[in-house]
Amino acid sequence: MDGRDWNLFLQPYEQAVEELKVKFKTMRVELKIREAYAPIEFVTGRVKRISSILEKAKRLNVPSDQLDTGIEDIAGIRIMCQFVDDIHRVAGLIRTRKDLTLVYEKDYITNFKDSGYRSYHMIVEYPVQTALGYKIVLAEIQIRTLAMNFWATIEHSLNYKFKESLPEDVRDRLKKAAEAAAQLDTEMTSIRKEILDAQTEFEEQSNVVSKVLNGIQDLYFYHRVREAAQFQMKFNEKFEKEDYHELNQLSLDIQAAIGKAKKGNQS
Ligand code: 0O2
Ligand code: 0O2
Repeated sequence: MDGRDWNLFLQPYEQAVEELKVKFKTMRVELKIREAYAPIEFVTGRVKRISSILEKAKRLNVPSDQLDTGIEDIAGIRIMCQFVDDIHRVAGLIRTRKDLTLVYEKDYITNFKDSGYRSYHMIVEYPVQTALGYKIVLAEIQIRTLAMNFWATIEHSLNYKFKESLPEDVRDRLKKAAEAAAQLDTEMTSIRKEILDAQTEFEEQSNVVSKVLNGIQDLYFYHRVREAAQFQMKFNEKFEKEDYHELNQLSLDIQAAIGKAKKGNQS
C-alpha cells in the first residue's frame, strides 16, 4: 500500500471510538440514575484492523485514496441492550444527538441477513478535534441485544476460521441458531412485560389501600365517625378477600362521602 502513514490515518478514528465509548457509557449511567433502568447494558468499540480495511476495500472496490468515505466502519461502536425495545429507544436517542450527524440506518432486525445476522446499524458522521485539526470521520454504531451479540460473536469467529467457506450444514445450523436467539429475545420481552404489569398492579393495589385508609382518617377529621367506622368494616372485609376491584369502588364511595362532609362543614 502506497507508503501511507497508517498511524496518522487511523488516529482520528481511534479518537472517535474513545470519545463515543465514553459518551455512550455516560448515557448508560445517566439513564440509570434518571429512570432506574438503563436500556444500554454495555458498550464496546474498536478501530478496524489494517488488514480488514484492506480486504474490505478490495471487496468493495474502494480506491486507496477514498478509504475514509468508502469504508464506513473503520470506527465501530457496539451497544448491547437487554431487550429489542431498548434498541429502538437507543436508536431514537442517537437520532436526536447534536454531536453527531446520522448518515443512514440499516435495520437488520426486521430485514435480517441471509446468514441469520440481526442488529440495528447506524452510520454517523462524527467530528473530532485532533492536534492536526478538525476532521469529520464516519463511524458505524451497531445496536443489538445480548442474544444477537452472543450469536454474532460466535458466528463471526467461525466465519473467520473458515474464511467465508463454511460447510453448508454448518451454515444451516447457524441460521437455526439465529432463529433460536430471536425466539429467546421474544420470550424475554414477554416475560418482561408480565413482570412490568405485575409491578404496576402491585403499585396500584398499594395505592388503593393507602387511599382508602387516608380517606377513612379524613372522615374522622370531619366527625363522620359512624360512616368512617362502616367504611373501616367494609375495608377489612374486602381487604381480607383481596378484592381490589371492590376496594377501588370503596375508595370512590369514601371520596364521595368526604365531598359531602366538606360541603356539610361549609354550610
Ligand atoms: P465495565 O463497566 O467495567 O464493564 P478501554 O479501557 O476504554 O480502552 P474498554 O471500554 O474497557 O476499553 O474495552 P472495550 O473492548 O471497548 O469494551 C469492553 C467493555 O465491555 C468492558 O467494560 C467489558 O466489561 C464490557 N463487556 C464485554 N463483554 C461483556 C459482557 O458479555 N457483558 C457485560 N456486562 N459487559 C461486557 P468496561 O469498559 O471495563 O466497563
Ligand atoms: P468486523 O470488524 O470484523 O466486524 P458488507 O455487507 O460486508 O458488504 P457493509 O455494508 O459495510 O459491507 O456491511 P454490513 O453488513 O452493513 O455491516 C458490516 C458489519 O456488520 C460487519 O463488519 C459485522 O460487524 C456485522 N455483520 C454483518 N453481517 C454479519 C454476519 O453475517 N455475521 C456477523 N457475525 N456479523 C455481521 P465486518 O466488515 O465484518 O467487520
